[in-house]
Amino acid sequence: MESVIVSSDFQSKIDQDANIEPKDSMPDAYREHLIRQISQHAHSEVIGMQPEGNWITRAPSLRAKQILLAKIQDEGGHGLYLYSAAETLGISRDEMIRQLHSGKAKYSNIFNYPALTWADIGAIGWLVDGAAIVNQVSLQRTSYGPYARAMVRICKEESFHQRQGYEIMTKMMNGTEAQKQMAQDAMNRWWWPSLMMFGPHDSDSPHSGNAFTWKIKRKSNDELRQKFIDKTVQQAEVIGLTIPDPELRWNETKQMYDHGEINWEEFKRVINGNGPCNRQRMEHHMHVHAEGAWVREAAEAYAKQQH
Ligand code: FAQ
Repeated sequence: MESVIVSSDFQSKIDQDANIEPKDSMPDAYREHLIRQISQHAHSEVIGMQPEGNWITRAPSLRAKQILLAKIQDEGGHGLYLYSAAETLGISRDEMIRQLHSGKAKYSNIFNYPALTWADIGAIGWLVDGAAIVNQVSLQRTSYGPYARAMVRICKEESFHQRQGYEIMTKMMNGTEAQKQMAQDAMNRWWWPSLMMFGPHDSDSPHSGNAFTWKIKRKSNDELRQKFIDKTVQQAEVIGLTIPDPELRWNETKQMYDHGEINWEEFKRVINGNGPCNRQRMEHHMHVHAEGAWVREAAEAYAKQQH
């Protein structure tokens, strides 16, 4: 007889660090928590293609254009792995997109800021992908099998993205005075929103309690943010960029950087739909989704014909 995991076995499986798989029995709240997080993660990857896509036609060289194109395609691919992982929990792709369009599902705060110059493409790769990796390396050990496995592949690609961003910033910091200023300006605009990517402080994070009980999260929002800061400050120093935080200081006792407070009002404003580019991002997604309807219809008709 096929063994069925009963609910009481669910937590013991988690406690033993075993993965939960799609056919395992799981509490509704665990399923819903994951659908929320994984679908929001997927939406972030796909919406995240927009600020960078804006620069494909203006990349400064053929090499830069090829790398940027490959990176943006990777992000689309990450969205697809993640939508597939969420579908194993019983939600359809259509429903996830409806939730995105209605505003019920969020996506990362960071993609509501504009990419104004080529240095922003460097800052996105270096800081945004850098922050994403710190979070996603930890998620490789998340308790839900399909999500954990998607993270392994995504992390490999993100580390290439982070390096391409750092390469752009390094090149600009070795360039003319105007290029250096452009790189510093991008750093100034992307630093704080990148720190917000890790979510609110642990004490203000309503989902963290369950996320730890169920080992969806292995490290807290604040722990991961600190890890990112400690790693990134050193990289900034190597190429001569200044972190736009006058309170940033190495703390010898804690062996980590102390930093200034994040503007949580700005964070709330942005995730509630009122950031600089929220409307533009959603309108573009809705428009392109409607334009792609014929592709989905054709794929469905083809799949039916095969049965
Ligand atoms: N943005 O209780 P918590 C990338 C919301 S991928 C917007 O702490 P949780 C790759 C949160 O949803 C970037 N909303 O929540 C790339 C909740 O609201 P809700 C995406 C945020 O889930 C690079 C409320 O605040 N990565 O960048 C944010 O335990 C370049 C309370 O928060 C992921 O999604 C935020 N930053 O912890 C692509 C990683 N933070 O849902 C293209 C997976 C919090 O009740 C180009 N996700 N909120 O309405 C996670 O690890 C977690 O979901 C956290 C938040 C850590 C983001």
